[in-house]
Amino acid sequence: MRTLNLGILAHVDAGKTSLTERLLFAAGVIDEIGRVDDGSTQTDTLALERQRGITIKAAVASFALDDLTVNLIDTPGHPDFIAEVDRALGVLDGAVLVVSAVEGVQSQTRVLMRALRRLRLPALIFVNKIDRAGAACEPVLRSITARLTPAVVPMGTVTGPGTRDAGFLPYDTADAGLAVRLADLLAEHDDALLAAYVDDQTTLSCGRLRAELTAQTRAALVHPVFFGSAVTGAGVAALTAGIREFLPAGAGDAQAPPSGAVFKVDRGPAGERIAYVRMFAGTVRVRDRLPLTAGPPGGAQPGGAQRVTGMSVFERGSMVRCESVSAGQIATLRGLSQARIGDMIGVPRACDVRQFSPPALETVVVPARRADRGALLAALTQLAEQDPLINLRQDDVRQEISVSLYGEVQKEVIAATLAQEFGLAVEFRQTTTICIERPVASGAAVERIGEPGNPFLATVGLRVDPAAAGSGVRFGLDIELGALPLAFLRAVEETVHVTLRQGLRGWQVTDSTVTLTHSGYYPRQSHAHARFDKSMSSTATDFRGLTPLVVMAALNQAGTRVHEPVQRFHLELPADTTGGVLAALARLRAVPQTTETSGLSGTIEGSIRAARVRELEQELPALTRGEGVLECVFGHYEPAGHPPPSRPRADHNPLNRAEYVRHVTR
Ligand SMILES: Nc1nc2c(ncn2[C@@H]2O[C@H](COP(=O)(O)OP(=O)(O)OP(=O)(O)O)[C@@H](O)[C@H]2O)c(=O)[nH]1
Ligand SMILES: [Mg+2]
Repeated sequence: MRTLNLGILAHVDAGKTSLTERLLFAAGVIDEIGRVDDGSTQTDTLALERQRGITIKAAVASFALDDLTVNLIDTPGHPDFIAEVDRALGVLDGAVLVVSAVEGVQSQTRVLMRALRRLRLPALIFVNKIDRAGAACEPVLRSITARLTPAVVPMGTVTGPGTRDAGFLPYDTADAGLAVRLADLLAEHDDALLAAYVDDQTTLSCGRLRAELTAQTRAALVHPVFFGSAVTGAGVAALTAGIREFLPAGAGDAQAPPSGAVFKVDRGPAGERIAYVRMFAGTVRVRDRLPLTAGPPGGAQPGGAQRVTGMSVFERGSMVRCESVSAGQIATLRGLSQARIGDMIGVPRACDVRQFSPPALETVVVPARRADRGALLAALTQLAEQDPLINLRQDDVRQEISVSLYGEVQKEVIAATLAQEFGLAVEFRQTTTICIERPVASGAAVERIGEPGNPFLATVGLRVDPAAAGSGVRFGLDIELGALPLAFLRAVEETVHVTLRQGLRGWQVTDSTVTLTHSGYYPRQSHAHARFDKSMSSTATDFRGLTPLVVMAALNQAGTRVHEPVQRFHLELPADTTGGVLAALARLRAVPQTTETSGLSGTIEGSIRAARVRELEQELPALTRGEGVLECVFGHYEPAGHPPPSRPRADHNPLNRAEYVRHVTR
């Protein structure tokens, strides 16, 4: 049986969960349609999702279309939960991008469409809510063309928009209007079709156009547009047929060595870890031992090899236990107790890096009762398994716990989850922007074995050099290969990365190359008697202990500059409010680059420091009569003003040698 892993993506509230429900109902998987507003849907299952009526976690539900199993992945639309969408994007074969017929193309719709096009992921567009008052199908189609992509083709017409009886009439395959539109659109990417079209438009058969539409949709070159209502069910049959006709089933060789990706982690009733895995190649069976490797940067740490003790696949609305899972399928695997989101199982495969920027904010979480600190750390550790981007950090020195965030709603959700699932009341300190440090020059340091002041049985010399923006931290060697045993080399490399999480002002150091320039150790058998003497033989612990001192000394010599995140913004507003908004942007030190007006509406594009975005969001409704729509995406880092913000170090600072050595050798 073939499988299609299908993401449902949209701006918040466009109707993804309602559409998922409706598709399951249409396929006969459920007898009654649950409602988001009643908290009774298949995919909004968390207590918090049901209470708030918003999706927080991506969820999987499945239905069958003849010989095709469709795994629907309902995703959250709120930008604070974009990380969930990111994780889902990596395992999809196709997507339905939902646009509300009333609200039209919204900021998140554009962000998602850009990601879909970057990934060349085949996508249909579903214009939902045609039954709601204010539904405006033609204008929405125009705005899709203007603001998402011109490579779209409507697959039918809407009757009675804005009424409960609104319906969708799919074009007949022989419809002359559709044929002309298709020929126009498809000829752009197909020279043979173009030649035939120029020669004689009438010779292009409907069958050929339809086949070409399927081919170009599967190649993510064009996007068929359907209309309907998740609430009344209008247009859903046509959408289902479109999913079957235009989207590709997952491909992959079931005989190849197994390779898959963990895109979601849950806990079972007994607290056991459940990994949601999409298989790209090969077959995994219960009792197989699988190597786990870390996914893209910012993802998980390697977890070693682990045995699969059980698995289930999604089948017609429920989970069904099975013995094996093959290329193209999604399954939940038990037994992988170390699996973390982003891990690859089996053969690691080149995967796309993250589509969206990491969280730009952070906050300190404080338990209401001091005695709950240990319980809070354990609870947040469990939450971090399901969402590694919260990047849980604990401060050894001040005993504080902090998390990274996308926004205030995510903060509320974390607080509510801690209260409901763990019985923990927490408060948050003020939310602050996450900065980075970049070295401004080169710096070097060396600590030699046996020299006074070096309590470690190791020689380590390192040079820190600035590198191109966005290049991260790279580790290189300027010593002879083999001069240092691999275990020691690894210890140095890992410790360099860990140490650079906090630079001279406490921020992550990035965009630099760190080169090992000196190394030395005492071999294991150092005595004449050839017996192991711990005091005379270097261990990896010596290298782990010494490296932070050398890294920080080299970094101190290089010097660093703190950079803060700057977002690119796109703002739509009534043209007559442009003046007031520009004044506010100036006050917030935003830089408008282009300002355009067209009739009654206008757009402003530019850049703004991430730290000021929230103020802009708060001021915008009053400045634009509630009509301003702001879209922000990460742009770049810029040097922070003076004095640059600093973050207290979470560990014993290796720049303070005496205190550091006392702590490490304790
Ligand atoms: N009239 C009408 N209302 C709809 C339709 N689809 C969804 N809604 C309503 O719109 C609201 C949001 O629907 P959801 O299905 O939760 O939207 P969502 O995209 O899943 O929202 P998030 O997951 O929070 O981003 C709910 O009140 C739905 O009842 C539709 O086709 N017609
Ligand atoms: Mg939803």
